Amino acid sequence: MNPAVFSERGLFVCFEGGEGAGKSTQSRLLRDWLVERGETVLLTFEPGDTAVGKELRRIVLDPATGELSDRTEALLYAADKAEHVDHVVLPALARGEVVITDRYVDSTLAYQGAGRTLDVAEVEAVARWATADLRPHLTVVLDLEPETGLGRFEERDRIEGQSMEFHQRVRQGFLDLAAADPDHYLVLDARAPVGAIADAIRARVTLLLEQS
Ligand code: Z5A
Repeated sequence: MNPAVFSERGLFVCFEGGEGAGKSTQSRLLRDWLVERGETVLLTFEPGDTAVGKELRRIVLDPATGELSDRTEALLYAADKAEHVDHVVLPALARGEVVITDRYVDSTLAYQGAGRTLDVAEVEAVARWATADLRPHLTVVLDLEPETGLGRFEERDRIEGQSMEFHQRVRQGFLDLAAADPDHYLVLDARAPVGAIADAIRARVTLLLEQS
């Protein structure tokens, strides 16, 4: 496989973590803060932020889909990533924008790899190929015990409806990824107040902006 690609233009920040950890809340707050500072920001998400991705999202998350082969699920998420990177993320980075995405490759390593117990190296090979090996400059992991995160919602989609053991493996999967590459990760306790989490993220992103 080719070496990891860190875009030389723009800034690429990802939010990861389990359900209800506050990714959408924090990605919006970061977007608003960066816009106030005069940055051009694209806030996006996986799965589903392209026309084809919308269809793929429906298939993977609708409980009506029922059982899917684990490899089918991994390939559907990979297809969503390929569309997302080629048509949304890379063009915005090429324009020099800040791209913030709510979930990216680590989600498939955690959910389809650690969660479904597919071979993580095999899932990673597919996901890296799908994303042209584009890596984020920073991944923010919002860490929360699954009982609390799932308790923040009433309805369950196909993935949320998995067992508590599955969600525990997913949580550990994110923590293992962060521990293996601390320079590119920020792990935060998602039980903290929203404002305190936002401040910690801003401090780290400020450093990145100063370096870029
Ligand atoms: N998935 C996968 O398997 N493989 C992949 O490659 C990818 C994804 C990309 C996408 O779901 C699903 O697809 C996901 C992984 C899987 N699993 N599931 N299900 P989604 O996009 O529909 O949802 P999500 O990404 O899991 O996000 P979420 O569940 O909507 O939660 P969130 O964005 O992390 O949290 P939030 O909406 O910002 O906050 C949730 C609630 O908590 C809300 O009421 C907030 O006001 C509250 N909140 C937020 N922060 C706090 C704090 N700090 N304290 C207290 N309350 C808070």
